[in-house]
Amino acid sequence: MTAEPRPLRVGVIGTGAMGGAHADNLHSRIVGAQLAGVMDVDEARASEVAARCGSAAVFRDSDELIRSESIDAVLIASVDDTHAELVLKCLRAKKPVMCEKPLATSLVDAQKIVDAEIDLGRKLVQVGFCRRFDSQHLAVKREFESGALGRPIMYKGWHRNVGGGGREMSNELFLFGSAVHEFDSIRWFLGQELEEIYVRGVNTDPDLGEDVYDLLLFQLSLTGGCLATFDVYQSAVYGYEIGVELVGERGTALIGPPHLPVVRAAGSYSARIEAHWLERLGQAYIAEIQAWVAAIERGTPVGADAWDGYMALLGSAYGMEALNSGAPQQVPVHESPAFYHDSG
Ligand code: ISE
Repeated sequence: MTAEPRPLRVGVIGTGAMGGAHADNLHSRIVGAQLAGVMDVDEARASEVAARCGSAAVFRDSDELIRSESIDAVLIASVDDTHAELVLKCLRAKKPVMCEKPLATSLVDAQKIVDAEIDLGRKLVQVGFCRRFDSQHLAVKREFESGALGRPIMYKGWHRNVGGGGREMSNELFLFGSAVHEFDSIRWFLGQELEEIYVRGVNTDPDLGEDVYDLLLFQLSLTGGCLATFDVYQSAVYGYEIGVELVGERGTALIGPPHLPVVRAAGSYSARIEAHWLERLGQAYIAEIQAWVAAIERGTPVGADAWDGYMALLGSAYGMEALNSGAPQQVPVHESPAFYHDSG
């Protein structure tokens, strides 16, 4: 009789809303893994998560968690500007790491991660672009893979957050924290790179600073001739919504109509809209972490890799330039390093 393999012992750094959800999933929904440790700058918050998730150890310090012999792999869900340094530390410790998006908050830091991984000669980084695991996004992709809709020619997306609730609001956060998902989706759906980007913003909320644009409209052209356009609206109030229509030469495939049931009552149709990304993307987060754990076991990485993380950030960085300058920006060609060619 062969012994059951030991579950992968995962340590989570950052136990806010996102890290807390990943911790819960690791504790009770992910096969082959165990939540072994948690760390948060707010120790009480980490302790609360550990207490509701069985026997996870609470670490005071992220270095300690990363180096610990009782941790096999690390999930980073701390604030965005801590990501790059923590990922580099995981690479130094040769531990697989799932980093929430964005991989870094500057191209320079993202490049350091790519370089470090190439030097190491092993792919250890997965970036949390969860839409790649969302059943609706996957269904749209499959429609195109069947060939029936012809060659895709345009991506039209919308991305709405409810706003309010004391969340920090800044152009950087909108570009690097939210729009970055669109840049990854575009590359993933179309297999083309960004060539030119134009961005305009509107301030719809008098409580925001004067130069903070909570509604952004993006227009992109891509290296293979496709076009892309999307909005990112942070004060949508009505609900959380992400949608894509992928337009092909012979037809289109659309996400958008409700994920939740349409109710017919009292003479009308109605459908609830999810209030938060944790609700809308709940299935995707589980599938993403399950795939990460299985990939570590198999030794074949899945999902977005460090190069994908870099390239999505390129969109955010040039988007910022385009917004600040009010003019379209040309994006220099970036050849992907051979090391990343076989990524799935
Ligand atoms: C948030 O951090 C997420 O990752 C959500 O998926 C995204 O839609 C939202 O805009 C971000 O703020």
